[in-house]
Amino acid sequence: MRHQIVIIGGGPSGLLLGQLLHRRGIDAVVLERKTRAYVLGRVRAGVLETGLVNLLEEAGVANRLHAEGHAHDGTQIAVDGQMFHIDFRALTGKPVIVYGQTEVTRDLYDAREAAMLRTEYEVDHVTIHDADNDKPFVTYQQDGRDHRIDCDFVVGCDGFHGISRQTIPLSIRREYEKTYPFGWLGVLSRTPPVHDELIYANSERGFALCSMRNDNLSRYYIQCALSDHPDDWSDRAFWAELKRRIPADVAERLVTGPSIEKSIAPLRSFVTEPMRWGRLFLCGDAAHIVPPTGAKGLNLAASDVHYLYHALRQFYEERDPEGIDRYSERALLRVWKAERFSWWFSGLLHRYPHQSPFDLKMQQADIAFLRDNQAQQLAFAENYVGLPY
Ligand code: RFL
Ligand code: PHB
Repeated sequence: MRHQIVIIGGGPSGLLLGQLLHRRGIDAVVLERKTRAYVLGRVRAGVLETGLVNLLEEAGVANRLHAEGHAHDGTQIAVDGQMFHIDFRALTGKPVIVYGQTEVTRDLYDAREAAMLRTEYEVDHVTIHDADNDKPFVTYQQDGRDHRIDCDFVVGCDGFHGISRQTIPLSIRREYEKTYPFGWLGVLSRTPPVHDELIYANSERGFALCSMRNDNLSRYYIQCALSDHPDDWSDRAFWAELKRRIPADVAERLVTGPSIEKSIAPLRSFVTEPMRWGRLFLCGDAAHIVPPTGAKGLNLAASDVHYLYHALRQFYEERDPEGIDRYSERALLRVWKAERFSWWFSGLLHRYPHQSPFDLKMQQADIAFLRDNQAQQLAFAENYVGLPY
């Protein structure tokens, strides 16, 4: 069996890349460890930059997004019970779009199936061979049988816990990591959102975020201890704690209801370099992780896809390897900027153990500067709506 490209991982990066390549007549198979239903059951990102929206348009999968997604022209930041607004549209001319990652992924799977593109689910023991020469191949098991696919290129879109990154020898790979001493407890509920924009809250009791998926589906998060388990938090306890962390008038309006999903995500900043080794490329969470503050994870996966898609197109259509040779450098330049923003914004809003009175004053001054300074608001807005590709 042979394909031009083997994509490992059927999350948003792998599916989006596969769809874009397909529209250029470049053929790619997707190997996914789980079932489609499992992938679609994961509740994750909710905020899309216009760069990602443009790519989804180019991939021909943006109809439902345009019908059901909501443009947000700004965001709210709450501190000490007061809120202030950052107006993305006025500052940058761009909004962000609220549309769940689950829906993006569903649209991409539907398009992939409609085009009858090959996707193999429930694959095991995926192994990349000979990525450092010009005849790479991938082996895997499915239903107890061994399979082999020969290809021109392998793309690792297999997330943080995938195997692709580990294929790059340790003598070449450099990893940079920061873990944070807390997690986010997230709840999804069939209730109307408390506000028409997202609210990021810094409070004495820790960070909170009021987000949404649609008019009757809300997503809320609170900072929690890493040792907490979702079962430790009854719905009642969650709502009570959330209310304590947001301004009183917002808390009064909050409509609560049973949680339909509750989970805890640890916060991590992580980058691996380089993002290319021979004929293997890394894309999305396989290469980097950001803490969710600022909603950059999925959007960063999309900019990798953009660079790699154009690199592969240039290679196949123009026989020019320039794009693939510069992929890692181009992608990493943007990755590090998003890492910086997510790290800074996390630091602005969370309570850290051992935060000294001086550290707290610095945090308060940083927030006040953002509230009061137009240049800082512009820098914030440019990062939030997405730096140019
Ligand atoms: P994914 O989504 O992890 O997909 C990887 C896929 O690879 C499969 N896989 C394998 N397949 C074959 N063989 C193997 N050995 C394999 N190992 C793994 C997996 O089953 C999976 O299907 O990575 P991808 O495609 O790079 O996409 C990245 C995004 O999912 C991620 O960055 C975002 O979800 C991060 N994120 C957010 N990003 C945003 O841009 N905006 C947000 O608002 C936002 N909120 C979030 C988030 C992530 C969260 N969690 C839980 C991690 C909120 C949360 C709570
Ligand atoms: C979400 O809606 O899941 C979400 C929104 C904004 C973030 C992180 C997560 O910064």
